[in-house]
Amino acid sequence: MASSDVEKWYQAAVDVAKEAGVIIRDGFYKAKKVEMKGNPRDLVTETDKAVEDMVMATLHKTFPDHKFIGEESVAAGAKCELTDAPTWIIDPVDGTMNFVHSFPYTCISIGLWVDKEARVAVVFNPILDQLYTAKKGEGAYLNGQPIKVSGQKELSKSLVMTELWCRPDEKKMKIAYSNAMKVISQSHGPRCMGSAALNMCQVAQGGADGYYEIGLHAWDVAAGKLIVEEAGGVVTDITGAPIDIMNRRLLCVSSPELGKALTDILEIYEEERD
Ligand code: 2AM
Ligand code: CA
Ligand code: CA
Ligand code: CA
Repeated sequence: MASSDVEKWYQAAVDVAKEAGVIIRDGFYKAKKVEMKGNPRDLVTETDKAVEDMVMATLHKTFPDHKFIGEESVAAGAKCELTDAPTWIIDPVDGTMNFVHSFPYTCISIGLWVDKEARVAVVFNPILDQLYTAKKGEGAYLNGQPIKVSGQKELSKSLVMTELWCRPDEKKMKIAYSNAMKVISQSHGPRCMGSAALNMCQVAQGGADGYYEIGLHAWDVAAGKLIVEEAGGVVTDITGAPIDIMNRRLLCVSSPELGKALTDILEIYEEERD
């Protein structure tokens, strides 16, 4: 891979994320037009759609041969397929529920994957002006400053992020909450902030030590994976096996030891959520 390619991808990703940031910030301080997707807690706003359209059109103009996976395009019927071809994986607004409530933990997430590996990643929270970036092999950065994971190995000294949402299936809900109870009683405590991409960035910058979730999509983790790994963290399937970002299960930790401590106690169930 020519390094000039990587630079071009990286600059395009940062530029378009900043442009998206203007749209998100603009919408954040106004009344929102909200629609329901799958269920009353699965929302989409005109900002999600406007950002995704703009980001895809802009990147397509610069890279006409590249492929795209975006949350709202997939919702509208586009294929969600990761091949070896260069593929931009985009979550236009991660943390839509936060956005709707004007809770300032929301971002755009953009990852470029080539040969099924992340090469360039950008996660931008335009409300708090936090720009997380990474290029494969070149470290992870927050607003241009290098970041690294805490390196914490012990669950008993860890802050662990997860999301607690209402599952339609009571059995799965019980497993999810019993997992959370185990983590709560064996760690420094849980954090549920409502954006998978920013949760991963929080692990990358050492603010949290781990994050796990079942039911995520490729666009939630495509950028965060590279940012965490370049910050020295470990990203796996929730079983500890290598992650398949299409498989909807995530464990992201500051050290392999903490990963093992979590996989030892987490019970796995089949993902739901759309
Ligand atoms: P979103 O805001 O892009 O939808 C919080 O629990 C995380 O889960 C967020 O990253 C959020 O992404 C995602 N999420 C929210 N509702 C979801 C749903 N119905 N199905 C799958 N993921 C969802
Ligand atoms: Ca969504
Ligand atoms: Ca998302
Ligand atoms: Ca989204």
